[in-house]
Amino acid sequence: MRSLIVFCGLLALAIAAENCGEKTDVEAKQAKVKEVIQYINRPHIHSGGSCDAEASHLTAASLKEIGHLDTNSVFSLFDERTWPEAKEAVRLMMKAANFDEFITIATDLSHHMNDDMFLFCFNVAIVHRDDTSGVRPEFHFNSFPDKYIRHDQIVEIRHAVECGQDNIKVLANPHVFNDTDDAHKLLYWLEDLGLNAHHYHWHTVHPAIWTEELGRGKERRGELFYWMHQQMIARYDAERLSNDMAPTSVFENFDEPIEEGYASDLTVEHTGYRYMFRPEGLTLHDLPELTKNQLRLWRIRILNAINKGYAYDKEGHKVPLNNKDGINIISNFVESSVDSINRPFYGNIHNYAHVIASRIADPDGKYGEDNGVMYDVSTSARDPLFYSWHKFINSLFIEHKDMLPAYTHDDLEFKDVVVDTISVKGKEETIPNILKTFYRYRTIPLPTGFTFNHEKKVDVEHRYLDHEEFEYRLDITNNAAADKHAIIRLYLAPLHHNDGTEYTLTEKRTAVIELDTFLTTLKPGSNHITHDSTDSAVTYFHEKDQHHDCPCGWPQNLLLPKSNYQGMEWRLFAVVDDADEEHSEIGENCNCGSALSYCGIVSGKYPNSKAMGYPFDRHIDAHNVEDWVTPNIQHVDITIKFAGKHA
Ligand SMILES: [Cu+2]
Repeated sequence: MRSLIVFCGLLALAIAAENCGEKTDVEAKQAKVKEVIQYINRPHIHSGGSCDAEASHLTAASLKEIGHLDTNSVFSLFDERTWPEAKEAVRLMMKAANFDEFITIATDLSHHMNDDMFLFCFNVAIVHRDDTSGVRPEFHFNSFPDKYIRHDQIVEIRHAVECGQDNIKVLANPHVFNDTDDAHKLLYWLEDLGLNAHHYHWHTVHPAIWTEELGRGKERRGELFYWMHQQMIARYDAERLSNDMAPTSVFENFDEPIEEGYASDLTVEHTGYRYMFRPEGLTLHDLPELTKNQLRLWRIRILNAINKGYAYDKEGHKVPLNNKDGINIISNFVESSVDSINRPFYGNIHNYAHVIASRIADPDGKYGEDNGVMYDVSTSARDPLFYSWHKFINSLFIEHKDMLPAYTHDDLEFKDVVVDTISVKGKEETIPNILKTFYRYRTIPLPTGFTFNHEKKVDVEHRYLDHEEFEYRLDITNNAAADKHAIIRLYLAPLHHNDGTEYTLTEKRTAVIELDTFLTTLKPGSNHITHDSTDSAVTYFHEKDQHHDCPCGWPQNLLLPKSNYQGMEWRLFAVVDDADEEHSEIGENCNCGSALSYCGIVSGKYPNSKAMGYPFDRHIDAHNVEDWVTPNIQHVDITIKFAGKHA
C-alpha cells in the first residue's frame, strides 16, 4: 500500500509542483512581482520621477549590510565578497511574515541595492517562499536582454528607433551564421538564449548562499551541482563532436596559456558595464585578493580528502566520503557553498576560478576594465573556458566516483523485467531511428526599458538550433504475475570521436547525455510504451511549461546535439529500474518546474534515491556493452541528421 501511495505521489510530482505552499491569488501576486522589478536595469525613475531613493521601511540595523555593491557593477554569485549583502537581502525577504510585507521589504531593498544583485535575491525569495507558490520569477531575458543580445545588435535597434522606423525587427545573432572557424562554429549553442537563462535560473533555485535557516532544507543540492554541470560539459562536447571538433580540454594547469579566446560583445546598456574580451593565449594572473597558489593549495587538500576517502570538518572530525552522501559533501566544498563542511580549509576553488578567469586581461584593475563573462552566472556559459574549467572540476568528482565499487549485475538487474526493444520515431520522418535537427527562427519582443525604446515596439529575431519532435517506443516484458512500477532513464552516448576512433565504455560514462527520466507501470506480459520528447524531465519547453513556477530547465530546443549533414550515429540507452525500491525514502517535497532531473527539488526529500546519472556515474568493469548490460537495459543506434534551415 505504501509503495502505491509513494508512486501516486511521484506521478503528481512529475506533473506539477507539490507541497510548495498553497497557491492563492496567484495573478494578483504575479502583478505585484512585476511592479517591484519594473525599474530593474531601467532608467532610475521611481514614482514622482525622482532619481533619489525613497524613504525606507527598514531599520538602520537591517540596512547595515545592504547597499555595498556598486550600482554600476554586475552581481557575481561566484565572488564571495558579495555574499554578506546577498545573504542579508534574502534573509530579510524570507522572514517577511506575509506576502504584502515581502513586497514592501523587496521594494525597499530594490531602492538600496545594485539592480542585478537585488533581482537575483528577489528571485531566490520567490522560488523559496511558501506564499509565492504558483508565482513565477520573471524570465531573466526580460529584465536583462542586454546580457543576451550583443551590443552591435542593440545599436542597430537604437538606430532604427531613432530614425523613426515602425515595426522594427532586428536579427539578434547574425554572427552565429559565421561557422568557418572554430571560434565561431559553436556560437549558435554557446549563446543560445535558453541555455544561458537556464544556468541563471538554476543558480537562483540552488544558490551557493542558501542555508536551511532561511526556511527550506535542500537534500542533495551539492550532488545536483555536480550532475547538472557535468551534463553541460557532456552536451558541449557532443556539440563539438557535431562540428568535427575534439572534446574540450581539461583546464588544470593554471600556468598554461588558455588556447581559446572569447569576445562576448555584451554591454549592460543602463550602466555601461562592458564584459571584458579574453584574447587567445592568455595566462591566469594572481589577483590582489587571491593567488593561483591559493587555488593550488585548495586543490591539493581536496584531492587528498578524496584519495583518503574522508575529509575534515571545522572541528577536525573525520567525515567519511566513500558512501552515498560523499558526492554531495565533496561538491559542497568544491563549489563551494555555505554548506561546505570546512570552508576555511577546502576553500572556494570553483567559484574563485570564475573570478580569476574573468579578470585575466586586467588582473590588478590597472586599465579599469570590467570583468569578463565568467564573472556572471547569466553569461559565463557563453565562454568556451567555462567548459574546460568545469571539466577540471568534474575530474575531482570522477576521482571520487572511481573510489566506489562498480555496480554488479545484481545491482543493475530489475527482476523479471526485460526490455525487448527501444526505438525513436521522428514526427517528420517515416523511418524509425532517424531524427532531424535544423536551424529555425523565433521572434521575441524586446522588453521596453532601454532609454530608446519606450515608445516603439521592437522585435528581435533569434536564430536557434531545434529538432523535430519525436517519441520513444519501448517494448518491455514483465515476467512477474503482478504490476511493476518502473522508472525509465534514457541516455544518449556518442559512438565515434571526430578522428574516427571508437568511444570506449569508460569514455561514454562521462559523455552520456540524459534525455529523460519518467515513470510507468508495467502490467504482466508485454507492454508497448510510448513517450513524447517534449515531456522530458531535463528540459524547459516554453510552449508546455510556462505555467510552472520556475523557468529552470535545459532548453527543449537543445535536447539533441546538432550532428551533421551526413548524419551522425549515437547510441540510445534505456535503463529500466524498480521505482518502488528506488523511491522508498520519499517524503514531502517541493519542486518548481518540469525539469526535475536537472533542476531538482526546492526542498524536502529527493524523489529518487539512486545516484544522479545512474548507472553511468561509476566506473564500468566490462570490456564491452554486452558484458555490462542486464536484461532491463537495452540500447539502439540512432542517426541524427542536421538539415540546415528548417522549411
Ligand atoms: Cu553554474
